[in-house]
Amino acid sequence: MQLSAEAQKYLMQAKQIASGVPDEADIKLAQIMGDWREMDQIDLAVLGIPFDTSVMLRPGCRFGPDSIRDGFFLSNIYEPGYDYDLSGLKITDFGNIDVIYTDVLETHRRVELVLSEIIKGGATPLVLGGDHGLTYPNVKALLNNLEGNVGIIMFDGHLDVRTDQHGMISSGTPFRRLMEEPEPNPLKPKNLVEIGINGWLASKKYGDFCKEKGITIFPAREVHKRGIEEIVQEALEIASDGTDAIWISFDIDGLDLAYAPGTCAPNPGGLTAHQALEAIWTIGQHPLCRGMDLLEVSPPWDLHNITSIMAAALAMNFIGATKKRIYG
Ligand SMILES: [Mn+2]
Repeated sequence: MQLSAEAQKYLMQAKQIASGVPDEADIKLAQIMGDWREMDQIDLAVLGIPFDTSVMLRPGCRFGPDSIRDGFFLSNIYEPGYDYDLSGLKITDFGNIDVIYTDVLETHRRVELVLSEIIKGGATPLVLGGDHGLTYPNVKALLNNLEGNVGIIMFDGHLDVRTDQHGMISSGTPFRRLMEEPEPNPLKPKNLVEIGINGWLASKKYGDFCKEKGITIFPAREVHKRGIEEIVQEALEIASDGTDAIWISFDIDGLDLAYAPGTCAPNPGGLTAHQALEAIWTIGQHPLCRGMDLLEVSPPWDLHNITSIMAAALAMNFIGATKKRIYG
């Protein structure tokens, strides 16, 4: 794939996807990763953004991308439960964005520029963050390559529709910013679905905002009561209604803190690992699905790398689902 000189300037060497080979029959994800410079076609592109300047309270998710890459150490390319194999998938890792820690807008500009070119090249991106504020440039990059509108299925403990505080962008503002984009393709609230919202973590003001705008919220407690399958089907109908693409935005704090302790704002009562894995497996196969970002994994707050291994497992399900979407 060709990238412009400017885009290449903003790419930094990252850690390699981890690999151990205990059995010669095992093929690790790392073994099927190609070099993007030598690939004509890329199905799935990994890109890291080691940036947490927009995190409120507890920073640390700037270390997420490389820690998630370490989290793939268990990842083989076959999953017996799905009876599915990744052989033949054209996958690469573009490394990390060269971020500017003191400049949110410049960092977002770089992300949007690089990711726009990757998507233009035909790849489905899997973006490893980094703070949730990064969903704004990630989705902007998709919109730059899209005639119509996007629907977003977001997993999160929090609403993330805050207004900018004193003009400052935060990890709580990405979806408000996307809805406030000028025509032709601002995010329509009716195409935004939030799954996993939970706990005494929000403001009534923003809850009322979601209701008034027609944003669909599936709180974690509703997922636990009704089951994830039914809710995912409803989410897909909402996100695909009149849109040309679906983006998955996965804030790891949408998971219960038992599965994701390593994050800025942990979520007791959030989704289970099983619910999240099934959701990604289904949504990633939808014909309109065009990318995913995986955010807020914060290694300094983690225990035994649980959260990074969890994130890598979600990433594997997205990678597998993407292959299934493209090749069946
Ligand atoms: Mn979030």
